[in-house]
Amino acid sequence: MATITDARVIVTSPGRNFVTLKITTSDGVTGLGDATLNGRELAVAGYLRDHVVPLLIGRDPARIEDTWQYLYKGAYWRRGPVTMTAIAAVDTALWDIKGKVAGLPLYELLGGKAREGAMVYGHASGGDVAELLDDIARFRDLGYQAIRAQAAVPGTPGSYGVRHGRGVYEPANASLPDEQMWSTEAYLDFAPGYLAAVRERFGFHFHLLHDVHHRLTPTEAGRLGRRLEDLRLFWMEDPTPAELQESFRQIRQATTTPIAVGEVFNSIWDCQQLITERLIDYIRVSVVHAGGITHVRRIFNLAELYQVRTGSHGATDLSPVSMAAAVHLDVTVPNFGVQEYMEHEPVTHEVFRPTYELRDGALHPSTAPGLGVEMDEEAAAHFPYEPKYLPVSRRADGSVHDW
Ligand code: KDG
Ligand code: MG
Repeated sequence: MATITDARVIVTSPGRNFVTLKITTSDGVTGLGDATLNGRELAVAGYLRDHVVPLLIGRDPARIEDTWQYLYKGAYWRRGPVTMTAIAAVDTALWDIKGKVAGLPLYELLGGKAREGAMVYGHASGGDVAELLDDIARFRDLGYQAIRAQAAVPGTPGSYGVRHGRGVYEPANASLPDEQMWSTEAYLDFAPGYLAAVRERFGFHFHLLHDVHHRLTPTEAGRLGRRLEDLRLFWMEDPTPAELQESFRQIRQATTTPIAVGEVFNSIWDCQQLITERLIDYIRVSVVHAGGITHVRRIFNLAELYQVRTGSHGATDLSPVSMAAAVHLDVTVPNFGVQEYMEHEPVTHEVFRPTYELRDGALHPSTAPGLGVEMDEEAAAHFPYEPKYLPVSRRADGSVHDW
């Protein structure tokens, strides 16, 4: 039996911060797992180094489910983003190793392809409506079949989801949290108009998505969803914070606009009610933040029973390692909906070399064994960690709003 002989945590910042776990077995096989938790990276790195790596040495790398249960139940303290991101990294690295040992791409181990590629949505944005429309045109030209649209709300600089300049949109933008102003009234006055402008200009032959980023109350969200119904959105994302899962019943009663939730969830218990009462249409959990391939597959399987489809989180804070894992899983599950995809900056690929490919608006996994991602550790060493935080949102009276 092979055993785990080494597990190392690598923190690097090629374009943005990433935490990666690299596990090595006594047979010399290595596996990678993403452990990046935006703005809290070092908490996961410390959790892994101090409390998980010592437990891995000597274990059988083939026993993925047992290791998952051991780390989850054995800690006594369950769930939470730090714990579940750490478990995810171990889980993903062990699936990578299993694939390499078998000589098979991960999707084969997960039951084989149910589709050829995973349709992705891109992030179009603009400082004003004209810029947003130009950006949508760019994504249409690139062959995207699904596009998320966000425009800066007039009078609220730093509006969520808007790219500045030509680079990728990167919300973790400052060494201490940037404080951004938010007005629900201004947003509700403005957003339906620009989403309507997108449909007027480009029609209905592509999927249009919009992220509310937890900013509304259930009452406000119901009203917005109703106003957007004629635009036939693919989804309205995170209309309200989802700790109170039953609040989605009120949104459901108010509107038929489809709802997507879950990028901040880390376990099946965070979405059990949303799924089993069909309070959402898409579940957005990601491999990196919700316990790895083993646990996210369980969530997707539960969702399938309730006709809830998948739409995994895929912002730039998910490294190419977890993006590869997501694509392998996406092509195998029957209830796949869409995959979020924000391209990383070119410098990120000096460290991470994924083999998935974007074609016709879909990501296609390669046939390389395991995840199909290589990591250049020498290159990683040239990009030291830089503290970066997500912004904080404040209302006009100075009180803190949901970001
Ligand atoms: O780290 C936070 C980002 O991943 C998040 O703000 C992105 O809302 C997001 C999205 O839909 O990608
Ligand atoms: Mg979001």
